[in-house]
Amino acid sequence: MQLIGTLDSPYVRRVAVSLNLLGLPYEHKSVSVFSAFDEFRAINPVVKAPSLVCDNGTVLMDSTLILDYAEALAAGSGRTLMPTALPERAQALRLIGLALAACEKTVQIVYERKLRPAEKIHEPWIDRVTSQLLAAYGELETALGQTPLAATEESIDQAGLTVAVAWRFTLHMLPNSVIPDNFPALREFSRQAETLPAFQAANFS
Ligand SMILES: N[C@@H](CCC(=O)N[C@@H](CS)C(=O)NCC(=O)O)C(=O)O
Repeated sequence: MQLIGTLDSPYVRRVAVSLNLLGLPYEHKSVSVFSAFDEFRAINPVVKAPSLVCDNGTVLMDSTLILDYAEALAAGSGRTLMPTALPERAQALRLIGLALAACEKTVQIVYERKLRPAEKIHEPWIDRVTSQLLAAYGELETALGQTPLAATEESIDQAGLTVAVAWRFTLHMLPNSVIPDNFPALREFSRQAETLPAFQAANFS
């Protein structure tokens, strides 16, 4: 199967890290939704990253749906990234929701600042979205402070990897919006996660 999209997208990266951890072989095609719009459109007319071209040619999109497929592919392998017990699963889903909200708010700020002409940038909107971004990381910081997340290759789960991917993405794209010192648990967890081979193999600069 082929994973389409650039690794500076947190959605593409969470899929790549997940496939690495699940031991699922794939070819990564680093096609940009911006600079290679037509090439991407030839693969997926909707031009959404990530897209996954399955071995039978079916094209999937949306990282969470792709990960649902990946988990099904890996079923029986002994490795899953989602806890099965209900309380742990609910907690994982909560953290994933917060991390994906942080990704979404980061993307909204980036698009507002980089894609709009300067005279059309709406600062109140950026303020609103920034407050939502900080709220998401605030909730995650509290959660990690209460219950640390596993950060080894064998134990990290979908919540952990999505949190780490989101954190790195936000700091990369918006270095002035989030002050790492205000989020020590997130900073340390992310540092550990980024050293794992599954993350290193899906690195970006
Ligand atoms: N909910 C989606 C979000 C994916 C997404 O928005 N990807 C961005 C790249 S970071 C994209 O495709 N942008 C191009 C566009 O939306 O036109 C997911 O989880 O995959």
